[in-house]
Amino acid sequence: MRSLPTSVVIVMATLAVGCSDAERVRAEAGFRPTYNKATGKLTELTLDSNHNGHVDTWTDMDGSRPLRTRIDRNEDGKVDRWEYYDDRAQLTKVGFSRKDDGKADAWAFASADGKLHKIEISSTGDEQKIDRWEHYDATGLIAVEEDTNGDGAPDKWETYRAGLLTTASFDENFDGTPERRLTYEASALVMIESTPDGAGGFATRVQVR
Ligand SMILES: [Ca+2]
Ligand SMILES: [Ca+2]
Ligand SMILES: [Ca+2]
Ligand SMILES: [Ca+2]
Repeated sequence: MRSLPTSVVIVMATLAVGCSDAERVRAEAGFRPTYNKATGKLTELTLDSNHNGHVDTWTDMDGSRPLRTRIDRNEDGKVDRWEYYDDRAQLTKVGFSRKDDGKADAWAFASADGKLHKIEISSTGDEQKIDRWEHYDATGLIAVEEDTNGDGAPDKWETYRAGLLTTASFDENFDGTPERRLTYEASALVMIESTPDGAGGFATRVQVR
């Protein structure tokens, strides 16, 4: 995750300066502003980030505050990155399209220190219907939750260590708790647990050799 592009920050800083100065800096950086005709407020900044004559970045603005940026990085006419900002113009969420169909279907969230901590994925490209949640810490992927029957609740849980799957648990009757847990060592299945004991453990354990 990165913070606001430096060019945008520079332009924003110059918005506090005299109007003509701000316009000059924006123009030199390749930005084109759109103002609300009635209020005079800045509503959109467009940018040709690679200076090839085609606009590839659109930022919705509330005056000097950026709200959302849409970016077509490969300039194929389909937006492939969506950036969302909070009140302090900090990047909080980045949407991307795993299918590259111009529609966001995954959203990455940063923690307070700016590091990736979660990706929410919708197999149908609907932000209201997330069916996969990936959790990250400084070591990388640590856990995945999945909603396999589309009821909005996770029913499959995986844990990872150093990039390798360590456990996979399955809620086979979709009541919110797992009936079965598989444990892996070095990617090989070593144990199958079943018969939940009601306290988060399992009464039946089968070692796999
Ligand atoms: Ca361009
Ligand atoms: Ca594109
Ligand atoms: Ca489910
Ligand atoms: Ca269950």
